[in-house]
Amino acid sequence: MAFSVPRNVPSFSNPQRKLEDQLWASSGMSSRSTTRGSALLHNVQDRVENLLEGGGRLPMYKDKPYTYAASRRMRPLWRRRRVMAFLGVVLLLAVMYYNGAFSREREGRASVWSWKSLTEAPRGRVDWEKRREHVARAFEQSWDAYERYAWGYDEYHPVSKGRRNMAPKGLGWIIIDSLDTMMIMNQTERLSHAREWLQNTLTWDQDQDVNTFETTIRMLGGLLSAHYLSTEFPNMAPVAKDAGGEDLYLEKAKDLADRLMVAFDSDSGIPFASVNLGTLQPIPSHADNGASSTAETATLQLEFKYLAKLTGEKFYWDKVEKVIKVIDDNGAEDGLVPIYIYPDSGKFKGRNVRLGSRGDSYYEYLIKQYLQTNKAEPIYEEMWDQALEGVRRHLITYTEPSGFTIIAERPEGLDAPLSPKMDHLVCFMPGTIALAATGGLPLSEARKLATWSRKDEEDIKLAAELTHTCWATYKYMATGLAAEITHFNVGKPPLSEGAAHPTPPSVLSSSDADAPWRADFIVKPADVHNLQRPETVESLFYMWRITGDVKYREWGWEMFMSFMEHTAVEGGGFTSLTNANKVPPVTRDNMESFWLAETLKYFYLLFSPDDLLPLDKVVFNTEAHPLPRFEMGRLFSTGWERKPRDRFGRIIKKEEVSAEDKPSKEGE
Ligand code: DMJ
Repeated sequence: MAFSVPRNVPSFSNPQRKLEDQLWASSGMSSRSTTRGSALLHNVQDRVENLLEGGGRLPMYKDKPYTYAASRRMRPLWRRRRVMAFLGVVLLLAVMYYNGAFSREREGRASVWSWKSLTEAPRGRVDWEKRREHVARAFEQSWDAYERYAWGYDEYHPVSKGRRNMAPKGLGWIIIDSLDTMMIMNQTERLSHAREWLQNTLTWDQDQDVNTFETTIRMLGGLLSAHYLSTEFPNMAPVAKDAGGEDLYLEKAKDLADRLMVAFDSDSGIPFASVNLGTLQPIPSHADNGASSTAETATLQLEFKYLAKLTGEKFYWDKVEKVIKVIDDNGAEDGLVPIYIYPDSGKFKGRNVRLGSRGDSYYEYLIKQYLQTNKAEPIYEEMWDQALEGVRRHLITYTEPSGFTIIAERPEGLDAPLSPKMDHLVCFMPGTIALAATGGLPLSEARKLATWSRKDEEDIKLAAELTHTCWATYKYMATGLAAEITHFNVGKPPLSEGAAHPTPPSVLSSSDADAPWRADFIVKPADVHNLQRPETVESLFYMWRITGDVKYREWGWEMFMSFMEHTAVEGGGFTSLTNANKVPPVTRDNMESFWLAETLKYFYLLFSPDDLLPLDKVVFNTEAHPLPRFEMGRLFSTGWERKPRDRFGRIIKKEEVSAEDKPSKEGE
């Protein structure tokens, strides 16, 4: 716990931040205002009770019209004064309520902020500060509805106002995933309530199977990020630490991590898909012959490594580091890994390669591990570079007739036909490519570095093209909200990366039904759902920070307004959609926890000043939880080396090592 991370994240001296703090202070939304508000309420109630005969309870408003009219004629003046005084107090209370004096009552404040107001853009010249305030309002609407109808439950269904737990006592799925977003948005009062829940209700000691990956990225990542922000930036949504103590988040994180560790108890070290938190049993996947998803096994590293750094417990580090060694020892061709891997043998299952579900964050965590330790583990940069090269060689192609750049799939292996489709999930990739190219620096600064290369420049170009495609998948849909999966028209055979192709139009509109660019896209009826996913706005955020091109903010604003217009539920927050290609859309009646953890956070950061969580100082885990970069120190090491491999990335057998860069026979 002695570890201290660099104090280099949000700039509290930033004028916009000051403005925001004043705004929050004046709105009474602080923990102190709660106390002040309640004291005021009690004083007023005391005075009212003294005014009433017998000091009884306040009469209900609906009782008044009858009694008031009669009493006015019959009662003496002194009694009418009391009535007048009472009405005055009621009026005062109402005004105070709307002005936010009683902050606990304000938890359910849909009456103050209506989602309808969020469909109206702030008027006048573009003011990003106002736009980001709009995002904060959307967060409040979502959170307040959850708090009102499903507090403490793991699922919230905004249309039916239903709720459900994923474990007997709940896992805090929504609350924990939202902690750092509330800190970043300065939601002090809401955060206090969440913290109370963690302190008083949350327990991991439950006989419940949970998915290793999901629980790590959302719960462990959420708690560690909350620990990081609350300890290093105590002015960020400051809440009283007396209940639960300063290490509440870290203690809950460590307890959870210790339970998740059993996932690594396989013969190979590849984690099992699930664990039982109470009985501490590892559980292989019930499907896929017991194989785990490759991405799921390789997307635990940022969280466990940061926990190792915080606690000084080396075994967290070593367990997750070993996973990558076992994966890499398979010698995947061109660094592109099949999407399943067996925990017992450590060998891949099948040949399906894609950057969508089950493949995606394997690649994301390669480059982010390299950045997390301030570039002290070059093995991960090498693996990332190799994989990106593989993506260019095997997966990038262009659509017809307009020439959008896409990352396709190879379901039967790299030498079998390409499948021209992209999960929404793939849209994390453009932002991650840009992040890898500059290391998080703005492009203008990165270009001045001696290490800047033509390849970096090409990577930025590829990132820009892919971001444009991801944005187009939103514009293609009737609601302006992307489908879960988009298919594309490509040539026969599909063009290779770098081949001549048309430039797609830069201006795209959701309402331009006959535009020629639409012919490039196909959305199948089974894929028209929109799950409030974050990947495209995530990439817009990285692209804005890195390139400074304001078009990324503008696209983000259009997307945000589409969410406001088509996913709002009166009084219920925001829902995912079953059909986003229809206006009005068909609702799905579910709010994903990543709506609060990721999608709204990335919108908020996209419209924020660049020094709020600078990209060269933090790494966001795959659930958008910011963690610090840090020095590895002497306690931790990579501890393994890549096996020698040929130019296709395949392992060279011992006897072949001396033959320099000689491709193996099977690679010819
Ligand atoms: C999130 O849980 C994470 O972003 C994960 O990496 C992918 N799926 C969802 C969001 O789409």
